[in-house]
Amino acid sequence: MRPGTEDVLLVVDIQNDFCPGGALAVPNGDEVVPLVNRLARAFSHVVLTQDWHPTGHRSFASSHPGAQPYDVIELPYGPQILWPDHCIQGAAGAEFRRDLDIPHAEMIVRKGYRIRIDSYSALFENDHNTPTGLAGYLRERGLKRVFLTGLAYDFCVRYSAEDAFAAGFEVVVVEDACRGIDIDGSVAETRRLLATLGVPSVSVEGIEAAASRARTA
Ligand code: VGL
Ligand code: ZN
Repeated sequence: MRPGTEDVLLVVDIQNDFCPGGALAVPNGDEVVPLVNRLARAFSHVVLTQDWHPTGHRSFASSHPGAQPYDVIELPYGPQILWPDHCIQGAAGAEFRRDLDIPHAEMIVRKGYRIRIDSYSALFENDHNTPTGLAGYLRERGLKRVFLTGLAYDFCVRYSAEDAFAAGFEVVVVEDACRGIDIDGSVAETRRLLATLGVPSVSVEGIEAAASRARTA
């Protein structure tokens, strides 16, 4: 599983609002930061994603009178979990964690910026039809295998993994550098689903070991 020139690390949503103290804190989300920093050093190609919502976004409970965070409503594209307001464009909560240290990241994909559509996946928005442009970018650059990590395992990492797989990329999830929100068993469901697709789960240490074996070989 040694990262090579056709591999890319996709670092998902390591933003203040998904870490403890943030508006949509993923339990222990901050723990992944040092792991992801280490992991990124094994990759020559790194892409970051950034959840990036306008105020009044339809995925916010506050946009639906009477609704509470974590209620599920029907939107034109299907069921949508309603979230606390988070990752508002330009606000401190939307910034990458200050301790995220990946200066060689080549691209930042912003997602969720259309007011009527949420976007968990880094490739397609939640209508499963509106592309973010990432698949085209990866293809144009000859990047064929996508390693995924970050927040949240059971939402943005999961849907990005599924869409990358469906788009014909090889997909690997670096699971120990992910943390989940875990709504109604969504972490276990994600693990099952990725196993069904045959998406391998690897560790940061496993990748570092493979990279260092390759250097000394
Ligand atoms: C995410 C819920 C809402 C995520 C983003 O990054 O997993 N989850 N927006
Ligand atoms: Zn969001």
